Amino acid sequence: MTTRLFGEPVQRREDPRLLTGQGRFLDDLGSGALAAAFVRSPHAHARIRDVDVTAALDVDGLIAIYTWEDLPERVGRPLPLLIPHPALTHGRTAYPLARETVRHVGEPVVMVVATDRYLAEDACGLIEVDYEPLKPVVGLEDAVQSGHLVHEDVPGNIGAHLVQEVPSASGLSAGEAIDAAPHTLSFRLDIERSASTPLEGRGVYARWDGADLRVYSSTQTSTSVRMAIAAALGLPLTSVEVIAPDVGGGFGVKIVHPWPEEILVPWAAMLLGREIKWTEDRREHFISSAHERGQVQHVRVGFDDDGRVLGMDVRILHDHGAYTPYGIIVPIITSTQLLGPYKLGAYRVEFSSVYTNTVQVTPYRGAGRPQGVFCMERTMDKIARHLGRDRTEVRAANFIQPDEFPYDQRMTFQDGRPLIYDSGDYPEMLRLVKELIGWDDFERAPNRGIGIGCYVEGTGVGPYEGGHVQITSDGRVHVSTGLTSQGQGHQTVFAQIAATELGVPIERVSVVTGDTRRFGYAVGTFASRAAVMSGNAIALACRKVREKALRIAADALEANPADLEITEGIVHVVGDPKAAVPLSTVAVLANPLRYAFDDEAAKATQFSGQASGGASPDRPPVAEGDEPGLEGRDYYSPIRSTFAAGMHAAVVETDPLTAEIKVLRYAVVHDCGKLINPMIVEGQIHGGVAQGIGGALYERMVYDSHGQLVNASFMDFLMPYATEIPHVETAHLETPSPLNPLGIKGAGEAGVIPVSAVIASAIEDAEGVDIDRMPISPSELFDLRG
Ligand code: MCN
Repeated sequence: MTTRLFGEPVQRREDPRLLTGQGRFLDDLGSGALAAAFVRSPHAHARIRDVDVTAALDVDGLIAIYTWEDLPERVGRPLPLLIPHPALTHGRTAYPLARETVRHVGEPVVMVVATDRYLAEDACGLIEVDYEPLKPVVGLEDAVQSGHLVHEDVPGNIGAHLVQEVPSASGLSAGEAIDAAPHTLSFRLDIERSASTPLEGRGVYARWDGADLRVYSSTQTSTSVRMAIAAALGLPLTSVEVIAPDVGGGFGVKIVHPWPEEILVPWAAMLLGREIKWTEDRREHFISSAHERGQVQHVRVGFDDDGRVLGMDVRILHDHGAYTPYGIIVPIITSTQLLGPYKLGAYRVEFSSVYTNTVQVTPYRGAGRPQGVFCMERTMDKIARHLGRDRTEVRAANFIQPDEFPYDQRMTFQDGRPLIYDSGDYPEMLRLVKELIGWDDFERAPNRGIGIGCYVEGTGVGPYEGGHVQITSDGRVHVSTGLTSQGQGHQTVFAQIAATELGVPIERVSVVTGDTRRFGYAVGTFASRAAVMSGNAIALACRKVREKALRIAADALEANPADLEITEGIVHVVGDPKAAVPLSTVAVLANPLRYAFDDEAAKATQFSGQASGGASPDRPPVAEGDEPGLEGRDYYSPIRSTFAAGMHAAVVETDPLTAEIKVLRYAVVHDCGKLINPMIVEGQIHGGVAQGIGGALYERMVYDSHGQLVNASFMDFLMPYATEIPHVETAHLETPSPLNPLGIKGAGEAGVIPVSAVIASAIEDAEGVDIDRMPISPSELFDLRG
């Protein structure tokens, strides 16, 4: 393997197209399509008494109006509960259009189709829905104390309750270990709701030609959307194609499948025999997609004089909004990944997940981990303060050591498999991050503080992902994988992998993602899994193709396959560059059917004809067990997840008068195993840190007591600009994963995970007050000063 691009900072191949405005996003498609729009509930909780569409019927250009009653049985069923769990005793999902009751502002009630979006919106404005308002449940305290119910058949609004316990080595429960410890602390931590808010909202565009349905969706999971549409519309899978065009960010919210609109728009397209498109507007995105974070955590911890945690007990109250399409995955991730790089004596975690009349909760970049890391890292800081020790020393005292891997945390991970860390070097990471931020030489000054935060992140979850690789007679390499891209740079990294495995120039490699016509079996892009899953699947498929190419070339060159290598797309005998055959010719030789007008085929005949497909009289042109062509497919399915890790540190300054908070410096040490492209990983980390600073200082969903989201626009939902984000100093440590052939771990969510904990640590250091909630605004900090 001489064309080595794996590990190089190759420029992102998708950027020239995207940066010159040539991207094709959902709304760039279907300019002649009919438009769909939705009447959405203005109430957080209400019964629908009547829907009167009479006035809307006069709108010129109106094509159709649908309520739940108009939907056929299959389409009108509640949306699927995607990840059931035995602890989720009362899982509830929404109907595609509300049936009798609405449970949050923004829930779709009526669908309108018209010749354009303006007319569709005009018709929506004329539809009168008669609501009987019900008492809304807003906020965690309200959910457990008010006695009002979001779902009449869910007592106490409790959807799920789960306890997980890991006793100490000597058999003590967490409670016993805490009671017996020399020191104990207890405190409460609050994390508010936020959301993914990608630049491009959701959207779907469907065409029906009388036999087949083609759907474009701005999604993270095109194959699952396809399965959901086929099931809901009663179509065979082979009659449905789903294509993710360029997707302008997802950050988690586009993993929900199907969204109501993804079922309703194709259904109406089939019914009307017309193309239909729906593009979400920003307000719709805020009030009718999904949010996350939103958790209260009560911690009790017992520790010794060195700060070693002997027992920890965490009780979590999680607000999952009105519905649970993703079950309880968020609090499960919090409770299992809270442990971070540490080995605790005994651990007990308990959570209750409750319904409120607010937008549903589904994973948002980091997915429950920022909450868990906030909990664990605040705990470490509080222990250090209590003992008067350096915060990094306390962390180091609890670290899993490099010679302890694989390390079994004795819990069940989110995928139902044992929580076993595969590799890592946490002490070295701590040394690196301290050096990068200058921890030991930090110059103390009034209103300046330094903070730190560590995390471990399970990445590359299964069950599988696949890759298909084909070399054509022009020497080009065509790679496809079923998962989708939303900006992560997959066109570049997957091409790097294929170019390295096959020994071809990267310019000859093209990559297709998220198109069920090209690759039908896939899971999707979430949970920092694409690099591990599709990366390894593509490498395995390339290895199959490479082996076949060497076999055919060896025949043609009358050489031994073991003596061949591929460089710059040419197979040659090691040490004899003249004994060579280009991969383009090998691709021709791989197919016994030759076309006379094909120059490459003509050239190939100069070889002896002993290649597979050659003229040997003793065997058929395509040998048994072989296939024509130079292509291969393979799947990667891991036995369990691989665990990336990182440590971040920051310096902040607070204004003595206004309490404004500025992040002066931010440093990251990150370990995602073998790096495919360090530049892309850094970009992912920088984006994540920016999102994390948003979550720590600015972004929150503000509901009033009526369940109205009062900041549902980019005028009111505060996001950081580039001016609020410092340069992020980054260093990498590579502890290869022993679990997969490429030795990689995921990186896509890493940047965001510890940021709230790091910023809290630094503000606390600057101000000397407890920072026990996130986000924190200047006025809240001002109040804390007392
Ligand atoms: N990578 C690498 N070497 C590694 C690991 C990763 O070069 N050892 C590269 C990958 O090849 C990929 C990128 O880093 O180009 C992220 O890889 P991975 O960790 O596998 O994450 P995914 O590709 O599965 O992306 C999902 C992840 C998640 S969960 C969210 S949320 C998120 C994120 O990625 N949403 C994003 N990053 C995003 N970036 C953009 N621009 N837009 C989003 O919506």
